[in-house]
Amino acid sequence: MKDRILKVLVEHQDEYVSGEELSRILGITRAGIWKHIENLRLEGYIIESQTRLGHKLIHGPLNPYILSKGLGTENIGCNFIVRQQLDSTNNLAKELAKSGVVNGTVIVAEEQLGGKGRQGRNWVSPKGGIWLSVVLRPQIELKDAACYTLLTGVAAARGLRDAAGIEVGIKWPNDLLFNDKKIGGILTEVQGEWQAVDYLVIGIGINANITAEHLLPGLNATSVLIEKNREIHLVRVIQAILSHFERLEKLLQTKGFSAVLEEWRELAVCLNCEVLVKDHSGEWNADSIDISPDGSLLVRKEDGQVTKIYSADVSLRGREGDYNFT
Ligand code: BT5
Repeated sequence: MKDRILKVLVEHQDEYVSGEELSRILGITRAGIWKHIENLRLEGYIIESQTRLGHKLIHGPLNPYILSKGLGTENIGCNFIVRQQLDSTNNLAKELAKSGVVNGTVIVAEEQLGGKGRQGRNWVSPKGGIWLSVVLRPQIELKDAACYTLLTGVAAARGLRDAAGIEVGIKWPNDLLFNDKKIGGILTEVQGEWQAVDYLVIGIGINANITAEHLLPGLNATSVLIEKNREIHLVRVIQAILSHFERLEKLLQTKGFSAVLEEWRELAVCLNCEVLVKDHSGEWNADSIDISPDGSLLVRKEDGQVTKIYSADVSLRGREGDYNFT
């Protein structure tokens, strides 16, 4: 019942719904409505109640109704699962994907206790950030799964630019940077066989409304709050990211990966510069040249040899620390 009340309040956001109207829609007494509204308040929802006007939702924790309202996508976000706390949204997404959850399901957590980066690294995820995972079932081969990390980088950067007004850039393969500091990251996990992907879980982490003391000093990280000195509207940013994601997936299907890469290039902050690469062979210096049609990074080594990097950590020499090598 509490959820049904919440749904009605979300549908009428920015206006009052009278107690009488609520009890008519939901078929319970006005006293019952009061009790549930009190419970919603205890969960952190700010609901304004006026004797003559009724109840109006002002603000509250993330929830599926608020995230769905006005989203306007066809598939991405057709199903939201929201938790106050999780170990990792990617972990829950993988479990749900295994048990058949629908394509486009999005898992959101207010806080992660065991947020993950690549190669088992930790991802600091306190309250105030955007921590979400998308479950996708694309008809692609395993080798093409990495394209989705680049596509997601574009979606996240564009979503942040549109809905939070912050000029975030992308660093190959999975970093979102602002002023050469990490403001977000992407973790793509894949299940399938060589010929056919079963599902992809794409995790997006963004340091949104996070204060400096929550980001460990050695991280070379920043947040939108630190940079802009104001809180951003998490729901609007999540929705903007998801709608860009859906747009880019359609672009991928209709025009091919090269069309996505064109947008990626516009947002990239790691091209035509000196980079330090760390891969299975060790650490080496290079100049980044371009992104290849297959999504690998094209670099020129110090001996002049031009090569493609498929899997590595890259840092911008003289601009960032080695934070992501830990
Ligand atoms: C990433 O890994 O950048 C992927 C981050 C993905 C996080 C999302 S949140 C939702 C979903 N659920 C999850 O559990 N994960 C995804 P990588 O490139 O390996 O970078 C990890 C490194 O970034 C760490 O070793 C730290 O040095 C640094 N780091 C950790 N937390 C950070 C933060 N909040 N902001 C900036 N840097 C951070």
